Amino acid sequence: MQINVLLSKNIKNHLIFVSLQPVFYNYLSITMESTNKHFKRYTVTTALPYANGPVHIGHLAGVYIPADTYVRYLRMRGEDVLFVGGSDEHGVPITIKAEKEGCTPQDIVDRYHAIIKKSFEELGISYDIYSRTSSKMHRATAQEFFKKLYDEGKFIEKETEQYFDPERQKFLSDRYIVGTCPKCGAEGAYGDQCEKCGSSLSPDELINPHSQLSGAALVKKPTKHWYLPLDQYEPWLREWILEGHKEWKSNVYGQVKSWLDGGLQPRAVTRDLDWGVPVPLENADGKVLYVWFDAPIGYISNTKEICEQRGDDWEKWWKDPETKLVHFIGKDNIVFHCIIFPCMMKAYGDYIMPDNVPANEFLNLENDKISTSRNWAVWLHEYLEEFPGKQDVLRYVLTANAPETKDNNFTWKDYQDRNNNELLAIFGNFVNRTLVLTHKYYEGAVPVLGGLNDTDKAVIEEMNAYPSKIGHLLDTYKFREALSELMNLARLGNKYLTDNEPWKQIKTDPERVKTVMAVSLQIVAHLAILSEPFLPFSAKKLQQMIGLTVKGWNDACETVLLPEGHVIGQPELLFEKVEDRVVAAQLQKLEDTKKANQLNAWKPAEVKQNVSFDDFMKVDIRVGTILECQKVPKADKLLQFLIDDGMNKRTIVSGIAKYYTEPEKLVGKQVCFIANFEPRKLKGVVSEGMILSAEDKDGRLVLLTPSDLVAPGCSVG
Ligand code: B3M
Ligand code: ZN
Repeated sequence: MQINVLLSKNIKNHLIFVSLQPVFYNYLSITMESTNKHFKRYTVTTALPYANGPVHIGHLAGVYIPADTYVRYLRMRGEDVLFVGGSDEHGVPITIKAEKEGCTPQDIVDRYHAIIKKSFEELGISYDIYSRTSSKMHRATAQEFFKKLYDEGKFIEKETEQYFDPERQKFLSDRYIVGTCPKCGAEGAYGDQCEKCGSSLSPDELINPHSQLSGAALVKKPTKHWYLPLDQYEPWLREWILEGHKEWKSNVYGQVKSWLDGGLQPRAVTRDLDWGVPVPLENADGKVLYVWFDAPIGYISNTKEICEQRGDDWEKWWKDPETKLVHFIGKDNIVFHCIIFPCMMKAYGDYIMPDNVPANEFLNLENDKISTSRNWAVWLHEYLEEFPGKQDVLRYVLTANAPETKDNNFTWKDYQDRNNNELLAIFGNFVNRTLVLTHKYYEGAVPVLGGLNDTDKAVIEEMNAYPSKIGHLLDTYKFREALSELMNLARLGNKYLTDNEPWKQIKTDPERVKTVMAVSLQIVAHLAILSEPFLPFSAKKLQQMIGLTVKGWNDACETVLLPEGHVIGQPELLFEKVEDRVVAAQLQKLEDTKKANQLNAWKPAEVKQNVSFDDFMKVDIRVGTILECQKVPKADKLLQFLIDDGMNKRTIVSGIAKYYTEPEKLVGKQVCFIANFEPRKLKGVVSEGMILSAEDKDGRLVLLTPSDLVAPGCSVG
């Protein structure tokens, strides 16, 4: 029976192997083609985050961590790399935030630019420059770019009717126009989207459009803008991307194809707005460049800025065909980086095109969409504060979980598991056991790598395959797989050590232990190099610990990195356990956010139908003093009050027991009650009136008490 099972399994495997082989080679040759060309240098950019909030794990997993991993790897390979980032400081979301907070847009971007820049630095995102689009350099660069296209007639000039706020005397962008949603009837839908039903809208579709700023009804007025005729570039885009870049990630390629198949339209590159790069033309007062026109030029401005500082020539990073340009972005930015910005550069002339745009999908948090407005996020600056020294854990988890091919989910439980069961139990444990034993047996001196048996040789051979295996995956933007291969190398070492049990063999065969430790130490050293792009802090620490000077990635192609007699330093732990209480605290924080959101979403109840004065006067409201108060037996919710109503004592039962758990403390307080409420029997007690309380947002009931002591029995009205 068992033999049968084994046999059929083998046959299956064999078949799979045979049938997959051609596909596998095909795949290899495709990916090799795109990476075979050797470039002289690399310009790597990351999407410029809007400076209207801090960055969160979704941004990191989608853009910044993969980009930094890639760049660190390239630098280790000795490539000439320029890694460019910065804040996107224009656009309507920033003006809206400023409006809400009663400050200027510049205040907002100053605040968030500083937070974002600092948090990237602390996470080890190794930019050559992280600048901003409100810089002088950027304004000049973006204006020059626009002006050249304008002078060369690359734009179409069009006058259209746009909504105008007569009170504020300005044109309104879609976000500032509100009205009734034509799809679901909700009030307060925006000119670009209804948040109630999620439909995307245009301002013309809104019923009763009015200004969010002044509340005024809008009028239409003609206004002139400049359009980039994207449709004219369609054949070129098809050729360049659909024919020339079949190796691009399928999510990117697919999105580009569907845009092109849908047909491109001319796009306005200017807006009527007072925040942005002013349009550099006469008679263009109150007009700025559209944020998606100026933001990608930010990559170029920031390149110029750093090159000016370094005395380097900026143009070679953007115009030399021997430069490989790679844009790291999230999926919502694909059209801008694969269609609009390339068309802008093509229209300008001289610029190289991106060789790849490895956009990622989205990351969710605890199975819910990450949202800045709902504060549903793990914010980087908070993580760095709450988890000091744990940058690599976050880098690890977000790479292992990167939304490379589909949306993915971050959970704190997974964070804990990956730290405890992978980083700590596999990587950390292997390294630590090896270093501790080396100190125990040889006072830290590396034994000679000799007397190898077949297993040792096979392990070494496997180890030697990793630099190119991991390198190839990084070259082709498969960061998750690359990281999992790195962990396989750690697994290889861990298993090798466990299988060979040097702690037992040291008594019976000390010569053999020398070999085992020498092999294990070489694996540790290989890990110290190959982990650097992913876990830069831990890699550096490990390199220092074992006294390894790393010149580059190719060092790992050597078998012996720690020669015989080399003395390693004292082992320190690379990772530590994440305890349950840490996870619980983070989950509690999210739970609190959810509650706060519910409260924020609260609105007072609609006002009921009007009542006449006479009707109101029918209700006899009075003040009474509480003489006694206790819980009604066998009724969770009820409190029984004895009230001095000025004439008599009366009993009133009220359903507020949940909110007053020490009823005796209410004695002596005054409350308002309805004196002519028809008596009712509640749980066997006759209640002679109704005590008034307010119901708070969260459903909590709070007794109404006069602000000063009054005579019991006096009336309220
Ligand atoms: N700021 C949008 C975003 O953060 C935008 C990216 C600009 S990249 C040139 O998603
Ligand atoms: Zn709607």
